[in-house]
Parts: sequence; structure tokens; C-alpha cells
Amino acid sequence: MRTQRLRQFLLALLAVLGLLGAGLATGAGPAAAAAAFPNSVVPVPVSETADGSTFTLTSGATLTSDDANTGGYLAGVLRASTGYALPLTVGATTPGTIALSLSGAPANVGAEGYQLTASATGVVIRANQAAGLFHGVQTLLQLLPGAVMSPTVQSGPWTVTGGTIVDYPRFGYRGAMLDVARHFFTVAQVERYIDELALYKVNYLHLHLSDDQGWRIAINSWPNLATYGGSTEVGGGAGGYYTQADYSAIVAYAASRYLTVVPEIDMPGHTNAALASYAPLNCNGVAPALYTGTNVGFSSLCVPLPLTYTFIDQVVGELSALTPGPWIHIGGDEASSTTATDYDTFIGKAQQIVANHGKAVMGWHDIANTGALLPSTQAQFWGTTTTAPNLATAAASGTKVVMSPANHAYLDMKYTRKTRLGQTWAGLIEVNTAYGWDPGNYLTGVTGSSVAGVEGPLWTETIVTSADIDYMAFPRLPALAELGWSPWSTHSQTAFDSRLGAQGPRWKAMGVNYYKSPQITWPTGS
Ligand code: TNX
Repeated sequence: MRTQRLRQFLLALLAVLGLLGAGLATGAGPAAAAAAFPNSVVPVPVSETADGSTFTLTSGATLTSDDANTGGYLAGVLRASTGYALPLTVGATTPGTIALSLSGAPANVGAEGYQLTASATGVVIRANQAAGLFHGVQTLLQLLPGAVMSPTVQSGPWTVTGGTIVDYPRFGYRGAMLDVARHFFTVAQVERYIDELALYKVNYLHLHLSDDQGWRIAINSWPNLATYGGSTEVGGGAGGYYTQADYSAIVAYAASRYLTVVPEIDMPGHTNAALASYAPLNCNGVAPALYTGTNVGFSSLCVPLPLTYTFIDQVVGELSALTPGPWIHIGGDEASSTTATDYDTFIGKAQQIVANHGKAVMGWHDIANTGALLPSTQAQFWGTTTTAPNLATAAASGTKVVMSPANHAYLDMKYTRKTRLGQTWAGLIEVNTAYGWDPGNYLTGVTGSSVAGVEGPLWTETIVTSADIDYMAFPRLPALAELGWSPWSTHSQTAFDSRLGAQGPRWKAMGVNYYKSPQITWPTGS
């Protein structure tokens, strides 16, 4: 008994001495200092353990993937910037130098998470589903030098810190909204934004498809909506609209980056373009003129009119058939030309129509002012205070909430007074203001499991080009993406600011026209 204890003691002593020895040995050289992942990944992963090794991607490397789409995406990015051949085999039994595997991931990473292991000989990303592999690929790209995002061949070395990352999202809904109604954006422009969002593990693209100034989706049963209602935009430009094939192309492109499209038809307010397109939709039977200004709250669908619900049923029916995702967003904001009783009636009927087409409703949080939200209806908070009593009441009876507080999450607010683009009604939003709030614990009575996630809306009254979109979204969108993905325990403004700075050279390499916030130290090459 005694000898056994003595042996255990000696073994333990040896182990401690061994560890000390290893520590001293590595401590003497630069290896110990290097045995940590660089603080470069946004959103910051759940856990990162470096092991002191380094992986270097070289010209002879091969790729294998259990998912053709994600493998093809990674091959495309790496081939362009490294110039290496990087042959890709889908479904191979022997792992390549970089292997994307749909087996062996820890169960707790769920549908969207992944495990990434980098060693001297290769990189393995394991996930339960393709979305997780894709998110792991984004992390791998952020561990490589920023030049990896260049569309033209750059010189390496293409090194990755060795070790293991286990990562999965805090919230299931991590969105960005693009208002294509105030100014129209082409399919290519939307796809460019999707590519940018995908870098930060955003998984929902909310498209604001109709407003007073324009109707942007072709509806076969109401053709004037697009051809007439889509013929202008803020400032009087030519506007435009998506054919149903265009819309399907956006949906498919988003799906290839693991984003789900949430289409919004805003109603009963914000409907001048529809009312202008069809006189019979108006209570007085007279179509108003098209509108190219920026006022809000002056238009309303005619709530007592039966045709209104035929219209919504057909629009929602066509849109639902084109939309694989679960949500149809019905807007519901700023309906100041609709009486409270009419608004109540209207939201009740609109929810039922959406449900009849097999979809669930999203709506701006104004919809919580009505008494009867369907259990599946999700509300989107866009206020500027930390209280919204009706929303809290709805949350208490089960309504889930997406958080877009306008004074933190609105990507159309100016950064400073001097910002050329954007508005100020919700305040100025510098990058640390965009980052400095907890979506899970922000709104009184809407916390914890009531919170479905986060979304950054980009209203486009003042936004006209892709360069404008870039400028307002970067660097704030990555801040919101981190709030949506990373556990709150990792939240640190100083650590975040240096991770964000590390994105600068990437955006430079990609040609993203970002705002060089003075709150961030941008490294050389940004
Ligand atoms: C308010 S936020 C709106 C939009 C405007 C935006 C401009 C919300 C649900 N409605 O109609 O475009 O402000 O910041």
C-alpha cells in the first residue's frame, strides 16, 4: 500500500518536472510565445488551443471534401491567391492536405459549428453539416495571411498556426438586411454582399423588397407592381426589379454560402408603389403618383377592402413558392396612416395568409402592439430604447425576437457627423457602439431564450453603389456578426478591436471599401 502511494507520488513528481522541463525548454525560445492562435478571427471562436506547430500550404497540397460546394468554394479562393493547382477530390477516402469531413465532429458543434485541427502536415475541418464545414473554411481563411483573399496570385508563405479550434454559434439567427426598395441593387450587387456576409458566418439575408419608392419583385398575378411600381427609386432614378428567375438566382447563390433569404413585403404602410400600380387597391379607387422622396408613414393598404386580402394572398403565394426558407417578413412598421383597430385586424389577417402558404411570419416589432401574434411569428426589434413593453409581453408568451436596436445595429446610421452617407435619427454609430451591447440581455423582458438572434439592417435612402454598401457595413457588420455568433464570455472591446484590425488587409485584398475607423489600429497593408 505504502510503496504504491510512494510510486504514485514519484510518478506525479516526474510528470510535474517533465511539464516544467518542457515549459522551460520552449520558454527559452520563441516557440512558447508562438503557441497561441493569432487574435485574428471574427467572430472569435468558442475555443482555440494552439499546440506550437505550424502548417504551411505549399504547391503540392491537395484538397478533399465530403461536400462539393464547400470544397469548390475553398479551392476557388485558394487557387486564385496562391496560384497552386490544389486538386480537389469530393468524397475521397484518404484525406488531402486540407480535408473537409462530414464525420467525426463533436456533437455539441451542432448543425453550423465545426472542429478545425491544423498540424505540420495538414488541416482537417470536421462538421456535422455542410454549413459547419463552410464556417470552418471561413475560419481557416482568416488564419491564413490576408492576401489569401486576393483575386490575383500573391506570394506566401501561407502559414496557419497549429492546434485545435472548436466553434459553434450562440444564436441561430444572424442576419443582415438590404433595402433594395429605396435604391435598387442588381443581382450581381446582392451576390457581392452575400459573399461579404458569408465571411462573417451570417446566415440570413433579409431583402426589403417593397416600399413607398419601389416594388422590386415580379408578381405574375399583379404585373404592374414591378413594371410600374418598380420603375423609380429615391431621387427619381430608373429603379428596377427582380424577375422571378433573378430572385431564384439570389436565393440559390445565398444557399451556396449557407444564407437563407427572408423576403419582406412591407405592409400595410410603406405601400405607395403598390397603391400607385393598382387604383382598385386604394380606398378611394384613385392611384397616387409614384413617390421618390424619403418621408415615411403616409401610405396604407385599404384594410376594409376585400381585394386587399386577395392581393396579399397572391403576392405571398408567389413569393412563398419561390422561397425555400421558413420566413416571410410582412414589415408592419410605421403604419401611422392606419388606425390602431385597422392595424390589429390587418396583422391578424396577414399572419393567417402567410400561415396558409406554409410559412412563418417575421415583422418589425410594431406587430407586437396587436394582441394576437401566432406562436410561430417572430418580431424584429428596431427601437432606440431598452424597453418595449408590448414586445416584452409577447416574449413572455413565447414570441421570439431578432434584435436590431437602431442605435447599435442600423448600418445606415452615420459613424460620425462627417460621414458622407447615412442618417442620424437613431444616433451616430461608431464601430465600438455597434459592438458594445449584449443582444441576449439588452431589452427589458426580452432576454435569454426569447432572443432568436441579431440583424444589421441597411436602409438605402442615401446608399446607391456597392462601394456605399461596403462603406456602411464594414467594419460594423462584422461587429454585429460577432455578437450573433460568439459566446458573451468572449466579449472584449480591446480584443475585438485588434481582431477587427486584422481584417483590414483582407478587405484591402478584396477591394472592400471599408470605413477606416480611428477607433481601430489598422495594420500595415490595410
Ligand atoms: C425607419 S426602421 C424605417 C425605414 C427607414 C429607416 C431609415 C424601420 C422598421 N423603418 O423605413 O428606411 O428608418 O433609417
